[in-house]
Amino acid sequence: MDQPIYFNKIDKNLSNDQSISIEYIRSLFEKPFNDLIFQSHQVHRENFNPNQVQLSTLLSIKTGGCSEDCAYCPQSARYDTDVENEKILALEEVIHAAKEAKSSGATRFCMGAAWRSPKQKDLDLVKDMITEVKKLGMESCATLGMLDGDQAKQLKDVGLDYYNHNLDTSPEFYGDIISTRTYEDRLDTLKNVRDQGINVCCGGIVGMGESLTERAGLLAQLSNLTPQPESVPINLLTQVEGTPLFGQTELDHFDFVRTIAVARIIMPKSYVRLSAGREKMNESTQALAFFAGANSIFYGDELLTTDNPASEKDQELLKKLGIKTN
Ligand code: SAM
Ligand code: DTB
Ligand code: SF4
Repeated sequence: MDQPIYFNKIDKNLSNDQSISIEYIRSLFEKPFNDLIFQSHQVHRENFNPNQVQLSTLLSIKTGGCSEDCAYCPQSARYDTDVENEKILALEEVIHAAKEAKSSGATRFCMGAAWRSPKQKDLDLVKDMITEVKKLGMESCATLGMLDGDQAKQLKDVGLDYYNHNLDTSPEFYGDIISTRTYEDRLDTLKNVRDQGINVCCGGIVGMGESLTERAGLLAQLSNLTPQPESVPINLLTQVEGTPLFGQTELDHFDFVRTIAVARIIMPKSYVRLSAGREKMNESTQALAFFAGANSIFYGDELLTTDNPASEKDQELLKKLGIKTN
């Protein structure tokens, strides 16, 4: 089922008054692989330099001991994993990490905290961190859990550029993964962030045992956010021992690349980030993901608590592919 008229609407950035259907998204997933990535690459070229990838470095500023029960997450206090409950990092440690990220080539510094939502005293500390990151001339990003309108405003006031808050999966599958906060809670946070004029970074995780319709359902939700998120992280589940999703059947990497391709087609102007899971992917899979439309990665030896490819290895890969960074 092809709906080219639809693309014209999105491509021209006209108002998105018609929603992109799950059936349409499923029909993209069901295309032969070559047809799908050819289409997504064309959309990519029309909207971005296909030889450029944006680099963001992550730092876990508050690790572990989280009250929530996200079934994929090693930082939940409910699961017996190797992750310890640590204190929030000192400002100096954050500045040091941000300087290192900048000198290795990242343009955005993203600070993550294992919170349901930030308390005011913690938010005050994060605001100082954002101020310092901005002073280094880097873009700032934070992912701190749920935010109300006032918290979003405080972050905007110190110059936060991006807020990451993922929908994670489709509304139908969501209850199998998280019980301690609702899908609506997530949509409310995204609205509070958007209302303050902070760029929205919102994506999800694949490979959690979701059906194809549920995978399509996540992408439908993301693409129907108005306006669409500026940045869309697509994470491949990183299975961590002790979490309920450990031992899950692994997603075939071609299906991961298909997810990137579909995201690119239905969100033509968003940065699509090839996020968690790169450590398990070979160079060819990553190259296919870039061809399919991924144009951003997490760059640095660690994500939050799990490994990411070493920066030198990424530099080698990007060089081999003739990809420039920003
Ligand atoms: N605690 C905050 C929250 O949940 O909003 C912010 C940090 S949380 C770790 C940010 C995101 O990381 C999650 O929404 C999820 O999409 C992703 N994530 C966490 N653990 C993951 C895993 N094992 N594999 C892939 N993605 C994961
Ligand atoms: C996102 O979508 N992926 C990043 C970032 N936003 C914060 C986090 C991935 C976490 C992977 C598991 C870990 O390292 O703890
Ligand atoms: Fe906590 Fe975020 Fe992990 Fe959920 S994803 S358990 S909220 S740190």
